Amino acid sequence: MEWREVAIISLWLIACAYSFPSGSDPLENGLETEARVFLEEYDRRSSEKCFKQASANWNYATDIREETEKIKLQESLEYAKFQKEIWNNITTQFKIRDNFKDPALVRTFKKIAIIGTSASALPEERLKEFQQLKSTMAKIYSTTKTCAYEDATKCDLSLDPDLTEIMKVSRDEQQLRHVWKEWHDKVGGPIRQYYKPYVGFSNEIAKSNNFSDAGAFWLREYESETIKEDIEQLWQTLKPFYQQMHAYVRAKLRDTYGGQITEDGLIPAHLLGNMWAQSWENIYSLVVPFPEKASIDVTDQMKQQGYTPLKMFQISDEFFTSLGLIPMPPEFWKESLLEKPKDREVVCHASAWDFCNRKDFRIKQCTVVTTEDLITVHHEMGHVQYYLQYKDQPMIFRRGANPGFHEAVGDTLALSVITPKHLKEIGLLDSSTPIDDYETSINFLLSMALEKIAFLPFGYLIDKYRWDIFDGTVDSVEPSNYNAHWWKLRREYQGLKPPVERSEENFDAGAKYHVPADVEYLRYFVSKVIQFQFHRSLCLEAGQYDPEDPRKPLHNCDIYRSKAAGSKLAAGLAMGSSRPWPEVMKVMTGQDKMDASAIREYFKPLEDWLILQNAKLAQTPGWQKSKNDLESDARSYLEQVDQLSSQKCYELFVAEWAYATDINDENEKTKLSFSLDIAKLSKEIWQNVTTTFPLWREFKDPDLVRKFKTITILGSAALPDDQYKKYAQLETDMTKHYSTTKVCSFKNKKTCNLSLEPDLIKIMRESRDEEELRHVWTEWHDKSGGPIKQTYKQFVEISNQAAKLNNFKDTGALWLDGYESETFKDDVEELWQTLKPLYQQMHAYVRAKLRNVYGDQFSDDGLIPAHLLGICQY
Ligand code: BJ2
Ligand code: ZN
Repeated sequence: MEWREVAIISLWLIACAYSFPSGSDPLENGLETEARVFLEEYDRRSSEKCFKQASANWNYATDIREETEKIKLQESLEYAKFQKEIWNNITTQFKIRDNFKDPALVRTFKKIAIIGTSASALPEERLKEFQQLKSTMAKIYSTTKTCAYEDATKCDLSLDPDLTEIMKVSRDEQQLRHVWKEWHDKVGGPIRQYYKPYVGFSNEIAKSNNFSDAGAFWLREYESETIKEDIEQLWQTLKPFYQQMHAYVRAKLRDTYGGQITEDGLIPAHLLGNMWAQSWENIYSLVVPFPEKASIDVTDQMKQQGYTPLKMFQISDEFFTSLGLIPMPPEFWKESLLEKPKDREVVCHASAWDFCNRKDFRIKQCTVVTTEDLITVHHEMGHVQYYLQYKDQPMIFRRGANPGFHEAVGDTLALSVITPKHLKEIGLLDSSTPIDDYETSINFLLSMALEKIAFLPFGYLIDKYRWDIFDGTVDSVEPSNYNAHWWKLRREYQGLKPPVERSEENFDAGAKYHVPADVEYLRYFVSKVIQFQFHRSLCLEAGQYDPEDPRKPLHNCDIYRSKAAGSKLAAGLAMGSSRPWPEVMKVMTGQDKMDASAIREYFKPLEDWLILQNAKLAQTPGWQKSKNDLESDARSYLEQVDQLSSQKCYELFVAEWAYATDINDENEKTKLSFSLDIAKLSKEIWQNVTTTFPLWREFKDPDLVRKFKTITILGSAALPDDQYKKYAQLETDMTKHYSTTKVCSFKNKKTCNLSLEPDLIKIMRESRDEEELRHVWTEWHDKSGGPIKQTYKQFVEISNQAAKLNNFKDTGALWLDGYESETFKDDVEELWQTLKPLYQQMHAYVRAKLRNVYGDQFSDDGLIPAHLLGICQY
């Protein structure tokens, strides 16, 4: 072809591609017109640069050598330089880009500006360092070899296919443990040293884009303020189902691995058929509900029928085109790498590639003939289908509506492909196999749940872990606990524990591809949820599912050959990221939110079956928390309690103050109601503590134990509500009586309004008239003490009852507990014995002196009459 022709065709392609026709709106401001011209140029140049970079990456990933690595790094720097240049242009030329009238323009510039800033955040030297660091981590992951279990000198085993195969088929616990340890030690360990600097660089880039850290930077792609909360909520909805699965699988694994499944309820991470225990379909044969019924593991059939990797891709392509979707172009078939080459190192982890030139799309996969890989083939083909659908969007919108959308395309189709109905149709399941009965459905749904439901907590925790690292949560403790934090989340979310002891020498997260490869992972969680929303919508479209018809359940739907379903899907995919994802989802499903109802509906029969089955097997879903986790939960619980009870305590004191400074019925009522409130709250706290933290006495942190001890001694609040009310009333009655008792005067018997304070105290202090003193003393004691004797008796009874509820023998013992000493009573006695002689000397001296004043009041017994000592109370 002549160069002129090429140029014309390219121009024509570009003209078709843009959704930004220039200068058509006469009202458009000059800057917008300029912006459109700029974008056309940007699109052309960025496609070119991107193509060059993708090619260099491809050449490296399909042939790992120093030479290819060098070129790859060079190209990525070139690309960064270009982005920097664009970014500089934008910031000088289009400062006021937010004022553009056309929202598509604003959206485009917003996206370009972010990409540009990442590149310009770091000076070239540091950018080089960052790229090299990432390359080193990825290389360790892709080229590490491990030693065999049966022969320690045979050290050439790769993850793909060797270790993956052993994890899948071996049922020898020792061998699995060995393989698991080899991989995690030999990959995670060496990567650890690079991870901290990687985090530093990533955060620096994020910050220069005005994001708080790299985690927030990743989340920007979801274009939602509430994405974290939404994800958490989805997980909370699905967690009970996961826990039912976990309990069932655990019980079944006990049959095979016995003692490996211990009382704590956790499953050791090496027994689930997959290196990362991320999906569990490979242990299907160990957990199959109805072994005599059909299963969808068609690996053997595929092998028998002489399937090759190429055939698997052709099968997938045929499914896509049956829906009227775009066939893989010739370049795809020519250039893709579908099998592991024998003569060189490659990055075996499967991936799909868009070379940015609208015609070159490839897959690289070390495909093995298994059902699992057949699903992965569809997964990767889904990516390429998306690339093909949006290829005519401007470069900047050639992305998924959000990252989860990209992951969901192939999986959505695979939901149809894997149905027993479809497998029959393509001859992978014998046509005479009955598939419509309940047991076969449960078998099928369980195998699907082993893939999809088991994955959910894993899909969530990988980024939860990295968010915690990026935002400094993990680094805030020294020495750094990267690995401990990983296992904390693995335990909390997946209910797993490591098969061998781990330490901070290890970096087990680093043994999962996406961590060293710097790929965000939340996308896969999102995908697992939304693919069922897509499936439901496409199945309705295809007439293969009817919510009202039990003969057409969602899990049996196969959209094969439905052009209607295909065009509904294509309409959404073709939009790329040109619109916010809720709009795209609306096109594809009629919904504009992520929602777990479709995945729940799909699995409903299995969820019901599992609940029943676990009940029959006496399996309680869930697992023990670790002491550390419990302690940190306890700490945050105490913080909450502290806040709440300070508030309540304040309110009570205000009411008590009001009453003490103005004794009236109203104030009394308010005070009593607050004290009842606080008693209820204390009881509630106590109940929470005993159910949630029954082992608080064993906590390592002594401060925590002390706090729990304090809040679990309830005192009178331990009484049942009505008893407590009575107790509080008795106490109020007594103190009120004490504070309001009046007595009659000695000198003027008719005046009966003398209060303890100040009248009686004054007389007791100042009077030397024995009769007056005797009168006042008697009056006070008779009138204040006498009438409350009965009340006090009741009070003693009820307060002893409270003490007993707190496990003390009586109120005295409860009071003494406050001194936190076993020997307190004896110690006080001893103090008293030491001081007693001094007291007695004082007593004798005072007695002698008083005898001079009140002579006739003293008899030979040596006692001093109590009313002569200047005070009233004693
Ligand atoms: C096997 C699959 C990824 C994928 C690869 C590697 C990382 C990104 C791509 C992107 C696609 C795109 C994978 C499958 C489900 C769970 C997860 C896992 N490989 N990637 N270029 N999976 O998503 O296909 O191909 O355009 O975004 O990692 O943990 O195995
Ligand atoms: Zn993917």
